[in-house]
Amino acid sequence: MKITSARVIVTSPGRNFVTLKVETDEGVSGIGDATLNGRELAVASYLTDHVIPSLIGRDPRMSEDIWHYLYRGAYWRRGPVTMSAIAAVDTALWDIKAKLADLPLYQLLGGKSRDRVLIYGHANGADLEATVDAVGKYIDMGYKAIRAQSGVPGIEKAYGIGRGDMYYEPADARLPTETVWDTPAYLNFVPKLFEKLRDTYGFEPQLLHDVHHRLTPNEAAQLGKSLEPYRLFWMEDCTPAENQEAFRHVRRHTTTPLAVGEVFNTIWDCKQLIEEQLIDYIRATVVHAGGITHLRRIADLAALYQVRTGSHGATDLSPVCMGAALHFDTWVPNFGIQEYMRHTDETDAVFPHDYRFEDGHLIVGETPGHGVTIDEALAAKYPYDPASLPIARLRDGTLWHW
Ligand code: CS2
Ligand code: MG
Repeated sequence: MKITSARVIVTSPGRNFVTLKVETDEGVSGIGDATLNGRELAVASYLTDHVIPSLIGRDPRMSEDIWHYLYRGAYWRRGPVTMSAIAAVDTALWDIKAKLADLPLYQLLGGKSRDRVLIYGHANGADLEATVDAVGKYIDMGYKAIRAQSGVPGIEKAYGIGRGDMYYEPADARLPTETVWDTPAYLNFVPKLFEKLRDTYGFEPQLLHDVHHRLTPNEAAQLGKSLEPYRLFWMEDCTPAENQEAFRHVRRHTTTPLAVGEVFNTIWDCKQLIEEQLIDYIRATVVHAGGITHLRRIADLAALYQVRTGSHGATDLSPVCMGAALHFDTWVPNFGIQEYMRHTDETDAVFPHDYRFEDGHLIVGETPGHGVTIDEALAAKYPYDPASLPIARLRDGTLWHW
């Protein structure tokens, strides 16, 4: 059996997505997500110019060997562009493999470890009251876990208050929008938000919060401590994680659970965080961390240290990634939670899929493969629409972490 062709499809049904389609001489094809928000064409070129030519003629069932061929064979290892490209190939090959076996993908990983996948959605509001209302709407929709982000008095464009109600869109302009960040204003405000949320809704809903890398380790430790009475499910990306040791300080000072990893590409980015038990949840996902083959390595390492998974699932990860992630989540023994930001109707129409929302959970489909396809004729109607993620500066102009 051989790969006969592969191509990259760039489409923008509401936002940009990059998809790899791999075809074989047996008529079975598979697709993988390769979307890297704000850097889409770099991955498209990496695939088209460097990866696809080396795939033609290979046996698509040899997904492990192909993974290592692309990872080691490039000589230049790791990085978001490389690893998103490898992920797309890997996801497409698992899709093909499962279709050949006539089984839903989770069966090839080891079968179901659970019937349904706990997800969390994003409740956002321009101010405290609006955020409390937004959380209430998610509770009414059946969500059991809700991430709360709010506008902060004194900060004009706080993180997490994007366009759209049920989906989230931070890439808002051709060149990065400049936002201003004010740590003291934020640290004063966030505990008040969670106090109000617990007063209003009690302790049954699981509440999450994303700091989006904005704090120093000591500020993160302070925030974690001040949020302890409100028992968060997690505090996410509390400080940048390039220096994994930074989390020792945070960990020593708070029992608020810590989640990290949406920008990680490989197991090396999280090795120390996991081995020193500095985090509770690892947020690496299929598309940015080398596909199912590599994410499985990360999850298995995490399992040794009772670290659970909590994969990134923002709107900028396509339904193809979400479909693959749900097969992974349905199998992975040390599952924690899955982020789920919905897609627009236009996106859903371009990527028909068989997973469904029910009672605050997602239920994986039973179609052979990962259960997501692409309507290429419809995709062609939505040309690429360049958009960048914002940047953040401190009040004095210092470039900060967005
Ligand atoms: C966020 C992301 O979902 C999250 O937790 O941190 O929405 C992130 O801002 C985007 O994926 C960036 O493209
Ligand atoms: Mg995040």
